[in-house]
Amino acid sequence: MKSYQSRETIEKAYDLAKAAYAAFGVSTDKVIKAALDIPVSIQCWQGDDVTGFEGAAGLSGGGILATGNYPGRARSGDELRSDAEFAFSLIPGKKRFSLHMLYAEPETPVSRDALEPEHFRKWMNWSKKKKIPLDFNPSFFSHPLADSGYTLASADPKIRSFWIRHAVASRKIAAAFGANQGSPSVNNVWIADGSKDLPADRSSPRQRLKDALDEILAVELDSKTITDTVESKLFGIGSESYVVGSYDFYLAYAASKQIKLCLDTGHFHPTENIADKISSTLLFVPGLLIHFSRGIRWDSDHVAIYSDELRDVCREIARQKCFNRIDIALDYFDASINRIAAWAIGTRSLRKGILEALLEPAKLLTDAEKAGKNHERLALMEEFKTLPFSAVWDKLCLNAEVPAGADWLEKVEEYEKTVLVKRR
Ligand code: RNT
Ligand code: ZN
Repeated sequence: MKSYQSRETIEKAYDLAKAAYAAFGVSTDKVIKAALDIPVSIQCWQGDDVTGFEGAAGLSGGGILATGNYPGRARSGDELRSDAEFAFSLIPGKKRFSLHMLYAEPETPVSRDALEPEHFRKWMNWSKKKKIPLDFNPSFFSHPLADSGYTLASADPKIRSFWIRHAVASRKIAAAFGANQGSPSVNNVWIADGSKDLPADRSSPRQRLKDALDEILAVELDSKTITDTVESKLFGIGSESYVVGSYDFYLAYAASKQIKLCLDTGHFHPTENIADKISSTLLFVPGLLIHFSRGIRWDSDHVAIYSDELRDVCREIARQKCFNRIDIALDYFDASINRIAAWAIGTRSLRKGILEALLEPAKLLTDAEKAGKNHERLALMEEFKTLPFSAVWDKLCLNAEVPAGADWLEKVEEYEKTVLVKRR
């Protein structure tokens, strides 16, 4: 694909855009800096279809599904790290990398309830060297002890205590990441526990989940090294009728424990937009983790795009000036397209959403509102939508030394030819 723009044309277009935004009191130079400074946590599992390094053939159970068989899936830690590094070179702004327990690299197999920070040594060394902080997730799926569909909420004390030990091990590993990188590692608990058909007893599993979480969180760790979050869900494959860890459950739980709540954009009714939840939840929980995903008809985990919902959520965070209370992450896994492009598309789109949100002259909107001029509020919202945003985006890419426009596609093609197809 031929590039349609040069450094010079980007600079020219930017000068005009800068003046357009300045007319509304916005300094694009400052906003570009701020937008690049907000960390986005990229999910490692897009690189290998949530397979992990335990020798599994692929993702199993958990009510989630990676479909497609595009060539080039990363099969080891080294492949996953080098793919990620390449993807990072296409993505502007501060990045973090989110791992799952499945991605441990012990020399000989270690049970998931006995894993330790040592088993993530390669990841920690890489993180330090590349200055990419790590986030973490315990893995309650793709495991024989998850086959019943119940883990932390299991009625079998042996199964439940295995997963409690697993969750505690995960928190300790996250805390070790945090100490290694000098910023808290976000440790997100998501379990798939639930029922395909109508349960007769909706209460006991929730009581057991609450007790299990209490036990897991009772292990005290330094909050400078770990941020605990819990992720709710509406339904999954095989848990259509009932999910133990529902939104109500975790909202109340996070508020009662004063821990952060994770909102995944795919975990609500298909047309429900999570933007409106931010101002309410932030009154009661210390902060949020947002998983940007894209459900199509169901929680299908398609690649995040620059969608109305993504833009609404970013705008809402910017208007409330609460980026400091929200950990921003991506959560999708598409095995049907080039996985590195998938990383780049989702992360670039999210960074666009952040930039656009910060560029909004929000004060003019609240001023109009306070003055009772609601026509002006609406008119300005509409005008701001068509300000010359793309020129500022290209300049952001230029400043971050990553390809602007669609120029990154060429590099992906090259990497596919020289690295990915050889993995067949
Ligand atoms: C599943 C949850 C969860 C997972 C990852 C792999 O529906 O969204 O966050 O996608 O942990
Ligand atoms: Zn999620």
